[in-house]
Amino acid sequence: MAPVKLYGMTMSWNVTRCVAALEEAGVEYDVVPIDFGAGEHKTPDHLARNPFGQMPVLQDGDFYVWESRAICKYTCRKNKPELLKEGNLKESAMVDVWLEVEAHQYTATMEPIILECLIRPMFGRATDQKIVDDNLVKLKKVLEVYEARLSKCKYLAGDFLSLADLNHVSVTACLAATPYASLFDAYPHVKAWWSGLMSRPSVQKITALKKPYFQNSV
Ligand code: GS8
Repeated sequence: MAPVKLYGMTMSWNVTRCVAALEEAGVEYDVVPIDFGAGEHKTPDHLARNPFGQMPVLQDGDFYVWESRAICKYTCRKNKPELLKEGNLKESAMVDVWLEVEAHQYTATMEPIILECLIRPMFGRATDQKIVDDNLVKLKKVLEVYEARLSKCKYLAGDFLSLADLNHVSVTACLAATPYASLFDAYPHVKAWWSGLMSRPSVQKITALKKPYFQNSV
């Protein structure tokens, strides 16, 4: 077994967010499945890894870190700090800006759409179309900002790939399995950015991990 372990189920976009960073940073790791349905995330063993009983958790030797975005930063700091542009005050600030935007604007509006369209139906529950529609309106406004940004630079933080881009991959791969996969068509620069990311082996790995759960995944 590799010294680095990622605990979680790869259906979760929070778990596969970490896969992008681990793959891009060239880390040897194993995914240790946690059975959500059986409540394995609330067992004493998992609560010892993360006292909130959530996944993902990363184990590196005897060190544990949880919260997917903290895991991604730790992974880059340790193995590929150029993905954070640490050492360059302004570039690293731009990476931070777009890491925050991913969490609080992009994923915050995409997540309810994915939950309603993909996750609830898996558990026999109906999609609440009002939640979907409200968040689509919000998401389109967010994507307008992305379109403007990506018409000025190749990647979100500048003309360099960073963790800010990579942290978007997991949730975007899930959106691609919803009926709103063609949403990016109206935003040519966003579409080109996403197509460029999709050619990366790290992104293909995430797509492959999602396939068993989301049949229409990219
Ligand atoms: C969210 C983790 C989370 O909600 C992160 O890691 O980014 N902010 C955290 N994990 C879910 C799995 S589905 O993605 C989870 O563990 N839920 C169980 C629970 O909250 O009890």
